[in-house]
Amino acid sequence: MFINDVEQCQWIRQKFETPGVMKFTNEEKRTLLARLVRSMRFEDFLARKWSSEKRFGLEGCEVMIPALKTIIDKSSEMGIEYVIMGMPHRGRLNVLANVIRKELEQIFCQFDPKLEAADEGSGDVKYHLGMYHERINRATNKKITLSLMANPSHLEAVDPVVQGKTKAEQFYRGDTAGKKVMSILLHGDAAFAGQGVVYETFHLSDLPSYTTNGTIHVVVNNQVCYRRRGHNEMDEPMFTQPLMYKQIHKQVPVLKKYADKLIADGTVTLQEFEEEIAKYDRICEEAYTRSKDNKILHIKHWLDSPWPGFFNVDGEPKSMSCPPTGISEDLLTHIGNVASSVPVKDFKIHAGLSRILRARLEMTKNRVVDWALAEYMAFGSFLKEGIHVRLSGQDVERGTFSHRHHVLHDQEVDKRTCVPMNHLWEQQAPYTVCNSSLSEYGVLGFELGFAMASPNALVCWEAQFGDFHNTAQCIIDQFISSGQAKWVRHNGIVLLLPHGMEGMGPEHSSARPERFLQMSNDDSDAYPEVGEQFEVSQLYECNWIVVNCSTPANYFHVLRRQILLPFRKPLIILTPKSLLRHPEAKSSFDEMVSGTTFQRVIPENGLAAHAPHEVKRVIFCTGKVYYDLVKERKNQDLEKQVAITRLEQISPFPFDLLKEELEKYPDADLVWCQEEHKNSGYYDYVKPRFRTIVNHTRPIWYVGREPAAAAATGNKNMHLVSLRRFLDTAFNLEAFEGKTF
Ligand SMILES: Cc1ncc(C[n+]2csc(CCOP(=O)(O)OP(=O)(O)O)c2C)c(N)n1
Repeated sequence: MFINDVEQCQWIRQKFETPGVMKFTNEEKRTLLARLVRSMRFEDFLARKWSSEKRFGLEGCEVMIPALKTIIDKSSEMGIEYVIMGMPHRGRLNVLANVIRKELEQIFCQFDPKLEAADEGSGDVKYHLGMYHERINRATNKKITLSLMANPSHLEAVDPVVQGKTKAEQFYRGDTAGKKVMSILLHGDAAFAGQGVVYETFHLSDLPSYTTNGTIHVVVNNQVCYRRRGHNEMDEPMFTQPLMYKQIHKQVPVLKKYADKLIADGTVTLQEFEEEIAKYDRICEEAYTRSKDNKILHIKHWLDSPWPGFFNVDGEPKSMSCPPTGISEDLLTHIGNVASSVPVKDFKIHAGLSRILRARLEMTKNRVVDWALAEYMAFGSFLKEGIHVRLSGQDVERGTFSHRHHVLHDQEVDKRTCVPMNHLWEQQAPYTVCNSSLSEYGVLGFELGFAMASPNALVCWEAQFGDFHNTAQCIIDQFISSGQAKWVRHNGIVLLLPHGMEGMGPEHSSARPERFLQMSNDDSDAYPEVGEQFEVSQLYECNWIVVNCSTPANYFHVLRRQILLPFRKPLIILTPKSLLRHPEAKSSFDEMVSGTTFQRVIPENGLAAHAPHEVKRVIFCTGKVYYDLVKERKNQDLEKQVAITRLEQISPFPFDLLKEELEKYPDADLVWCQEEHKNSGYYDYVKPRFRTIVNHTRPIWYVGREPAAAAATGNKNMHLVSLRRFLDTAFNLEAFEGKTF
């Protein structure tokens, strides 16, 4: 190991290489033996009771349990109050039983195939579930909270999530030096060496808004210890490693070796040792008997991050409603003024930035907002309400498209910065905006973990371009899309994914909305029951929300709704690029003041809406293409014949509002128009749902780009030609005549 820091080298010499450093007192030896007894007999017990069940036992590395317990004892002694852990499957049940001290009967219940799950969701295998436990540390008599994060099979994926949650717990306690909250990550040696996310996580360790001030990493190294039963208990390692496993089978288990040694040197007697074993075996047997009384499995008992007070006593949302998301005019004006100013003295900003701030001031005076100002209004309003806002991602402080500028830089004093959003009110929640390292997998995992700590925070991760989120696909698939179903854990993380076909090439165009939509759990073929609280209850049932807003006001509202909802759901927002500066993409304060709210659908409200029976075609669309369509409709003078309706919330699908819209135009062609290629975008998601609304009686025609392998062309001319082509089809009122659907 090469370390070029002298202080660190000295520390290792002192702690590991000083002669006699491994000498234990008799008391310590007896504790070690007792902990080994638990570690070993727990696995033996499971093996006896469920010999044909996979459990990923710890046999061969039983010392991990005393090692972890020693780390926790020592940490508690040094003032740590909360330890957050992440680990793979090997030995996990043992850690739950003997380190975190989950009730044994709850672990044993998980082996009973007859027990039905009490909670909604699909659940997960027992060696993935999480746990949260407040207990007294026996060595120090101090209170300590231990949390083991739920994780998927994907090795090491939980690493950044643990770090994010640890950072959040430190942040909310004001533990800036990490003296009260810490994390422990356990790794297998192969996964530790091979999985890139390990390094993406390490890379966050020195960044101010991401550091947890050090993590203890424990590598369960098969080169040093061994796996007595191969990969899992159903495995036959002799098939492939006969000679090594002949040696392994000859190994005397560590408990026997250590007990023999302590008996030989008189530290314990054989009788004491046997009594210790009998005592623990009895504990297991009694728990096993109790586990038989359980009639139902509670996944909620395995929650790693409870949110006290947020839900009612049964863990349900306190209501099924959401108040209007608008805010007062005074608040809008105040936030607009601060967003246009430099709230500290003698601070010289760049001339280009002065222009941007002047434009913001002008907008505030005129009671309008663009995209950046709408976002400012949403974030700022939360800070007043005591909601912490955190925005993380590559270049987010400035904004990839240089539109945000949440951190001002003094042009004359190096590294002097100012965050005006933190100068909104004397008493306000903090705003954290932080440029991340160049990682998606690690950073998105981190933010997801951060968002787990508290429901009273808006945690947003922004991709540089939406296209790059796919390097974080594991966090999206394994945690964000399915986390609640597997682990009954809510999470309100917001993904901001710049998206739009603007001729910028195959990797700077598409946030791949089709992938999010394909993983959405709302049923395409069943028209839902539309009750009074349909909007909110539909959100409650879904696994995540996918939106593509066409106005700054709607972006403002959807951010506000995220926190005003009585539960938390991941929110995927396809955000604009060219619309950030589009002269038409502005909203009036009137659309944001108290009483206004998020619009899931923005219906046509022009000439066509006034004489719906004369309308020949209704074009449904989402996002930026709306502006191209409106311009083209005007050019072709078709404002009476063609209605254009915007879908702002794509998933869960606003069946109710679209039904109203469809019924309003009974004689019109129905068209779905998108700028994305046919095999991407939204078409495959919206088509069956539209058909469900009309009971398969009317076709929904496709207008957009042809199917393609790459998300977009890199050739500007090809981009413009294909745009021209589909706009022509969109307004050719004979385009579908005589065609069968
Ligand atoms: C990302 C990922 N790739 C592959 C696997 C399949 N897998 C499960 S355990 C394992 C071996 C892990 O070896 P190591 O990290 O040394 O831990 P051990 O199981 O030996 O304790 C593999 C490849 C996985 N779970 N996750």
